[in-house]
Amino acid sequence: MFNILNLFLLVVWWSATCISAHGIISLLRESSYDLDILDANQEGHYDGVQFHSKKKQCDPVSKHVFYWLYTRENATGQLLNRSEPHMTESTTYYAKNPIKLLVHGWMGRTSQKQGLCTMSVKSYLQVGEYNVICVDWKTYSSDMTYAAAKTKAKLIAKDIARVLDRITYNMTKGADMVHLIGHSMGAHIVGFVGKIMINQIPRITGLDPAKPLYENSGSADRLDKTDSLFVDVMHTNGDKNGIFSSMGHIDFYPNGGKSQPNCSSSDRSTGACSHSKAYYYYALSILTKEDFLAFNCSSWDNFTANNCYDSNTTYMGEFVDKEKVGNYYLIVNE
Ligand SMILES: *[C@@H]1O[C@H](CO)[C@@H](O)[C@H](O)[C@H]1NC(C)=O
Ligand SMILES: *[C@@H]1O[C@H](CO)[C@@H](O)[C@H](O)[C@H]1NC(C)=O
Ligand SMILES: *[C@@H]1O[C@H](CO)[C@@H](O)[C@H](O)[C@H]1NC(C)=O
Ligand SMILES: *[C@@H]1O[C@H](CO)[C@@H](O)[C@H](O)[C@H]1NC(C)=O
Ligand SMILES: *[C@@H]1O[C@H](CO)[C@@H](O)[C@H](O)[C@H]1NC(C)=O
Ligand SMILES: *[C@@H]1O[C@H](CO)[C@@H](O)[C@H](O)[C@H]1NC(C)=O
Ligand SMILES: CC(=O)N[C@H]1CO[C@H](CO)[C@@H](O)[C@@H]1O
Repeated sequence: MFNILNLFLLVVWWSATCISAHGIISLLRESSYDLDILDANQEGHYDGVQFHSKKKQCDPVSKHVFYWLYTRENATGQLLNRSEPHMTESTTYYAKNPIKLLVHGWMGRTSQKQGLCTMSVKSYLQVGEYNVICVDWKTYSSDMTYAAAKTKAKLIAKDIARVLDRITYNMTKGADMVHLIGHSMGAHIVGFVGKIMINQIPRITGLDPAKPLYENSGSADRLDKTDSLFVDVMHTNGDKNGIFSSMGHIDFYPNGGKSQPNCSSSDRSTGACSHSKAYYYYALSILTKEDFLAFNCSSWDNFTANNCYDSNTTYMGEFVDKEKVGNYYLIVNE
C-alpha cells in the first residue's frame, strides 16, 4: 500500500515537473534572449527556432545527445554506440591518438558547413592523427529558446562526463591527451564537464564563452580556470554574445576581443559573425599557428600604442604555450 502510494506520488511529481518545466520554458520563450544571441549561425535563421515537444523535456538527456567520431580512417563520421561497453568498439577510434572533444553552442549543429565541428575536424585530420569527437546536442540547441537550453547545460555536461569515462576507461587510457573545446554555451558545458570529472582534464578551451544569463554567474556556474589543469579562452564578441572578462589561465583578445573584421554591417547589432570567428580562428590556428602570435599586455589600447611588443608572446589557439598566463592581444585579419 505504502509503495503504491509512493509510486503514485512519484508519478504526480514527475508529471508536475514536466508540466511546470514546460510552463516556465513557455514563459522564458517570451524573454528577449532568444533574439539577442545568434549562436554559431552566421546566416541568422531566427525563425528556425521551433518549440520543443513536452515529451523531449521529460526524456533523459542521453536520448538526445549524440557523439560523432572523426578519424583519418573515417572522416565522414561514425556515431558512437551507447550499447557497447566503451562506445568505440566498432569504430576507428584509436586510444593512442589524442581526443579532441568539441561542443557547439545554442543554435549550433555538428553538420553546419562553416561550423565548429566541420572546420575543426578538417584542420585536425589535415595535420595529424586524432580522435575528434563532436557532441551533437541539437535537439536542445535548435528546438529550444536560449534560456531553456541553458537549463539543460549541466545535464548535457553530466552525460559527456559519463561518456568520456567510458571511452577512456575512467581516464586511464589516453587521459593525458584529452582536450575539450566548446563554443559559446558549449564553452560553459565543457567547463561543467571539467567540474564533474573526478580526474582533472588536462586542457579546456573556451571559444567566446556565452554571456547572456552567464554574465553574473559565479565560477561554479560558468567556465572557470579551476575546471581543468589548463584553461585557454578566446574572446571575439566580448560584452555582447561573449563574456569579455578573463576567466582562464590565459585569455586571448584578437582585435581587442569585442568585434572582428570581415563581418557585415549587420554584425554590429547581432554580433553573430564576430561570435563565430572564435572557432573560425581556432580551426585556422591548427593549420597556421604563426598567424596568431599574441602579446601579453595590460589592455588593447596599450597594445595598439605599441607598448607591448617586447613582452611575453605565445600563439593563440591550438598551439598555445601552456606555461604562459595572463591576457594576450593580437591583430587578426581573416
Ligand atoms: C564511416 O563509418 C560510417 C558508419 O559506420 C559508414 O557508414 C561509412 O561508410 C564509413 N566511411 C568510410 C570512409 O569508411
Ligand atoms: C550497437 O551495439 C549493439 C551491441 O553490440 C548492437 O546490437 C547494435 O546493433 C549496435 N547498433 C548499431 C546502430 O550499430
Ligand atoms: C569506471 O568506474 C565505474 C564506477 O566508478 C565502474 O563501475 C567501472 O567498472 C569502471 N570502469 C573501468 C573500465 O574501470
Ligand atoms: C598601459 O600601460 C601602463 C604601463 O605599463 C600602465 O601604467 C597603464 O595602466 C596601462 N593602461 C591601460 C589602459 O591598461
Ligand atoms: C614573461 O613572463 C614571465 C613569467 O611567466 C616573467 O617572469 C617575465 O618577466 C616576462 N617577460 C617579459 C618580457 O614580459
Ligand atoms: C573574409 O571571409 C571570407 C569567408 O567568409 C574569406 O574567404 C576571406 O578570405 C576573408 N577576407 C579577409 C580579408 O580575411
Ligand atoms: C599586462 C598583463 O596582462 N600582464 C600579464 C602578463 O603575464 C603575467 C604572467 O606572466 C601576468 O601576471 C600579467 O598580468
